[in-house]
Parts: sequence; C-alpha cells; structure tokens
Amino acid sequence: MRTLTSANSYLISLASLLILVLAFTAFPSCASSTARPENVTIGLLAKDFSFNMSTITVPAGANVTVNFENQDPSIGHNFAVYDSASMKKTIFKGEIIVGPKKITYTFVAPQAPGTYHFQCDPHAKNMFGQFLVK
Ligand SMILES: [Cu+2]
Repeated sequence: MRTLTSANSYLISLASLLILVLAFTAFPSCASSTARPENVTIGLLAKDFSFNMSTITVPAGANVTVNFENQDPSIGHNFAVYDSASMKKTIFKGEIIVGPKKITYTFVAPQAPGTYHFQCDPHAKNMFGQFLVK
C-alpha cells in the first residue's frame, strides 16, 4: 500500500509539473507583462501665439520627449500638461523660455488612458490642445 501511495504522489507531482510547463508555454505573453515603456518624441512649435498642433497622442506610461521651439521674439512660452483645462492636477509643467529659443522637455505620460489638456501657461486661453493618452 505504501509503495502505491508514493507512486501516486509521484505521478501527481509529475502531472503538476507538466501543467506548469504547459501553462508557461501556452501563455508567453503573461511573462512579458513587465514590458518597457515606449519612447515618443514630439516636435512642438510656438509661433504667433499658437502651437503647430492641437492634438498630441502618446501611449500610456510612455517616456515623452518634447522638442519645443519658441519662435516669438521676446515672448515667453512653455508647454504644460494638466488633467483638464481647470488644471486641478499637473502632469508636467515645462520651463518658460523667451523666444527665439529651443528646449527639450522630458516626462512620463499618465498610466491612465484618457483625454488630458496641454497648454502654454502664459497664454492658456489661446495656446492649448488635447493631450490624448491611449
Ligand atoms: Cu505662450
């Protein structure tokens, strides 16, 4: 009886191991859930008190690089991202630069997909757009 029992438990262990191996083989995507964040680069221009784009789309959690150029002489512009136009939550607030000048901003996009808001802080009423996280 004792030999039979240990033989059974050996078989059960073997079957468990086989199931584990099969599970990892069948679902390799589970192992890659810790994928590295994507990198995106955006070229943003401020000229005549307006941006050259009204919508910016980035993947959730992406490393965002914004190559920002202010072409308005003696005017300060920046690029900032908020949860909405009411600016309750700041996602990123770039340094204001006086044109003509270029600056590179880097930040991490929100993990939560949705429609956010970007703007130039000194001219928020005229210079703004949608910051889409997908
Ligand atoms: Cu501005």
